Amino acid sequence: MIEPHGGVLVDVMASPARSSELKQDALSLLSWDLLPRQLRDLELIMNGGFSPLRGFMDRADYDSVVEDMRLASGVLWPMPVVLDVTEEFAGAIKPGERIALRHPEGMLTAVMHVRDVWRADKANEAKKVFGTDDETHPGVFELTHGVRPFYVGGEIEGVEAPTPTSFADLALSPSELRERFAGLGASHVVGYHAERPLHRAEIELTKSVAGAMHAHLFVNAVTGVVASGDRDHYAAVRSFKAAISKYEAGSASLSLLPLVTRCAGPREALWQAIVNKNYGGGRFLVQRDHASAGTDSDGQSFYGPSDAFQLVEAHQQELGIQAIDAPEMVYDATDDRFVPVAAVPAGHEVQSLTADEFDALLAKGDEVPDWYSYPEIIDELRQAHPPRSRQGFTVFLTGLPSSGKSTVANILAAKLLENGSRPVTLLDGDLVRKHLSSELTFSKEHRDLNIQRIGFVAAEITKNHGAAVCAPIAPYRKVRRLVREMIGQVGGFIEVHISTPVEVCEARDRKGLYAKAKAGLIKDFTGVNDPYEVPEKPELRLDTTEISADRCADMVLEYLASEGYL
Ligand code: PPS
Repeated sequence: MIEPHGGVLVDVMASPARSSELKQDALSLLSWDLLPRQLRDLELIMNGGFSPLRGFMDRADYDSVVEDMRLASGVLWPMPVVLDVTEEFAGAIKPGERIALRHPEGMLTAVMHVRDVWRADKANEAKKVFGTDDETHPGVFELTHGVRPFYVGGEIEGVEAPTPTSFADLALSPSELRERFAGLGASHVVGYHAERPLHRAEIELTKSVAGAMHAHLFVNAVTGVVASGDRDHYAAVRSFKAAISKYEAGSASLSLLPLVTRCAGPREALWQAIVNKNYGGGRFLVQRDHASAGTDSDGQSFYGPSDAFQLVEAHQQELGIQAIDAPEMVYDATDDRFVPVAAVPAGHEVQSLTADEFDALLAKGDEVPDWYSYPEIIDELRQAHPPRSRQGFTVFLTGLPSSGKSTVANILAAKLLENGSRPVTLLDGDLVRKHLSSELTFSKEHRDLNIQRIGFVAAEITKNHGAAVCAPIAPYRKVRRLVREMIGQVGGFIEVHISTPVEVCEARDRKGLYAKAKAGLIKDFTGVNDPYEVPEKPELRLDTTEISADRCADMVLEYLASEGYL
């Protein structure tokens, strides 16, 4: 018999007496330190938000979910929820054993009864779940490079749920929200999952949808993994609080959802609809481009704008929910109100601003048009996004040995110091190898570690409003992307590919290393017998064969000025 969705929330929490026993038992169990992403998934298993899951998926559930969007029991569930571990850890455990799942700070969070341990088929998972293996897709990239190679599945017994580190009053569980909705006497609840701050378009859309249905609006702000000191997160939550005050008193609730988005478009929208139902929302607003993954390497959207709605709608009866298609809203300047695109009266003046355009205005410290949002919301967001002229940045020059990186970097650093807007730090490849990374070799593993170290230092400089100029070879795409993501959270990241062709670099051979590598005296030399993965979308690409180093440095400065940093 297939259990219908949204009935009773599963409760995997052990009683106090059982928890004490488990804490004792755990002393002799192998421990897995949960990664931030895994902790968030576990939190949703433990609070019932992922009902009917009672743990991380075993092999049968996983296979069935990947292939058919259903658990092995037949219950609809479109997204794998797995515990990924290293090969070493996987080799140390067997089905039938128990493992301790620990909070990154060491506390026992849960005990898992291991049912299966298996090597992940990531290529298949990417194609089935995301519909693509293109690594431009953030979910595919994370699966391919962030997710550990083995999966462990089994039910859990919850011992101590992670406690919220901020905004505890908004970290409500499904049962707390269900109680609240019942207490309010709300016969219908419309859930809206917000991954970005709300502005007037979203506020007016949700007001009109909930108003037309006489329903209570439930804004579940998707927070995912929050790094400590993440100013964006704090500002976003404060802006959500400001936004919720724009609704009639008692007509809307705000909660923070610890869901880590996979950007899986339609499958993710369906998954979120199930989670929303668990949280007490019988109706679910599916947005255009819901859980979007942006565009692929050819500039095409991974999913169509209505794909998400169509998939949720096709399953709404089975789920016992109502899917609501959120129309695209535009500002009707003639009437000073937001209306669905399709309902703009003829002859009316229409204005719109995309999320990216809005971010760019904030970044430059430019005025945001009054019609777009409310001053309180903008003020909160501005605190986390000072204008670029007051942000730090990293210029990350990457290219082959002898391509001209160091020469350009030195000139650039001097010109930035002349400009005087920020303290400047030069992290040249050779110099870093003498100090920060003196013990490292040129193996792939060590090169990645070297770049991570450079990235870490550059991120600190950037966070503290300085300018870092880095000039390593950085031959591998994956670690360059990780550094971009790390630094992008705290300031500007400008990747400059010094694209001087290998023949020219070899002819220059300033240190005689190409010659040595060709003679077999250096193994793993980039450009000769070790790869250089060309950057796909650098902010600038400069070939020092055609352009002088001085001009290259000026071009970087011009770019920085055009983007508002200088
Ligand atoms: S990496 O790959 O980013 O970690 O390299 P990086 O730290 O920038 O160090 C590059 C400089 O080290 C010298 N060198 C080598 N480069 C590449 N491959 C091998 N095997 C190697 N051995 C020594 C080389 O002079 C590089 O300097 P640049 O300025 O790039 O020519």
